This record gives sequence, structure tokens and C-alpha cells, in this order.
Amino acid sequence: MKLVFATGNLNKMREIREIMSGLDFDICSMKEAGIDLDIDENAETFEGNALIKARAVRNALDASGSEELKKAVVLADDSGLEIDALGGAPGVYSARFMGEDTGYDIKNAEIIKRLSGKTGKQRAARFRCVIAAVFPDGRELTASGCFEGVIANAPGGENGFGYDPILFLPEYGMTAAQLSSEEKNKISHRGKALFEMRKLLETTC
Ligand code: ITT
Repeated sequence: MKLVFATGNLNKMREIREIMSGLDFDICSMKEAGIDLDIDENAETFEGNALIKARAVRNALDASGSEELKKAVVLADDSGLEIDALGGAPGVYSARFMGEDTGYDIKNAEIIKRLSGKTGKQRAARFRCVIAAVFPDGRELTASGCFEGVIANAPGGENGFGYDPILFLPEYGMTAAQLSSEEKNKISHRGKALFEMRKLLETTC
């Protein structure tokens, strides 16, 4: 089955390929499928935005003229960091928090600053991910996953991307950016959502 991923985020795409490797899916990014779209993610939920992205790319593939791409299933990932002490922010605005072009060293430092004085469970946070699938016949599926932790007192680790250096995982005694990519993919929001989606695709198709 050909799967086209509706993401322009190269770090997500790398993780998606790692998680789906060895399976019987022919995976490509929207860029590799020749689709260049600026999608307005204007929903207020991860599920809503994942569906907006997947539907937009599905429509673009229909218009592409390629018979192979017309039959592809489009998948999209919408994800973000939810911090309890900030009322769930940045949440669906994770990529846009402090501006899309602001570096994650600055965004992460600002989050740590906003949590100053908070300890233990007051620092609870999690990554959430919703994967949406849109089929050529219009059917839609969604699957979700979450990755629980607390906001670290200081950023740590060089692996991963985005907010990984500030999500501290008490069970592992390290941040998400200190896990290897293999370890992160096994327990992450994205790993869990994709595992669920794989099962749905296998039973649906
Ligand atoms: P696409 O919409 O093109 O997929 P995006 O980066 O804009 O790419 P989102 O709108 O889903 O994606 O925003 C997700 C943001 O949440 C992402 O840019 C990171 O800042 C953060 N994020 C999501 N998953 C993460 C992870 O595994 N580790 C660290 N940060 C993550």
C-alpha cells in the first residue's frame, strides 16, 4: 500500500520512516509526491488539524494526474506539547509558540522560565500525537498516542527535536532528547499513534 505523509517537518518524517521501517508499506513524504502546499491548520484540536492536513494532500493527489498517487492513502501527524500549569499550552500551537521561526533553545528556555517555582506534579506535561488517514474513497481514520513526563528544570540532551530537551521522563531519569531514537520511538506519542494506525490500516484494507 502506498502511503503519502502530509508533513513538511523533516524530523517527524525521519521518525515516521524509522517507526514504519520493515513493514509492507511504500512510504513517501508529500514533497516526494510532488505536493507543495501551505496548509492552514486552523482547528483547535490535534485531530482536527491532522484531518485538515490529510484531506488537503488527498485532494492535491486527486488533482495530480498520477494514477499511482490517486490510489494512495494520505496520512498526517498533528502533535504538540501540553503543559498542565500553562492550561494545556502550547498544545496545538506548539510549532507556532513564540513564532514559527524562533529557535527551540529560546522556546524551551521560555517554558522553563514560565514554570519557575513549580515542583513535582505541578510540572506535569505530555506530548500528544494524532495520526489521521484519508482514503481515496473518502473514508477517514484517526489514532492517537501520548508521552507523559514533567518539564525539566534545565534542557538536556542532543537527540530528537523541538521540545524533546525539556520533557523529562521520571521513569527513565532522562529527557526525551537523551533517549536514542530507537528508545524514543518505542514509547513516544508518535510511536504509539503510528502503531495503532498500522493495526487499523491492516484490518481496514
Ligand atoms: P507539519 O504540520 O508539516 O507536519 P509541524 O512541525 O508544523 O509540521 P505540527 O503542526 O504538528 O507540525 O506541530 C508540532 C510541533 O510540536 C513540532 O513542530 C514540535 O515543536 C512539537 N513536537 C511534536 N512532536 C514532537 C516530538 O516528538 N519531539 C519534540 N517536539 C515535538
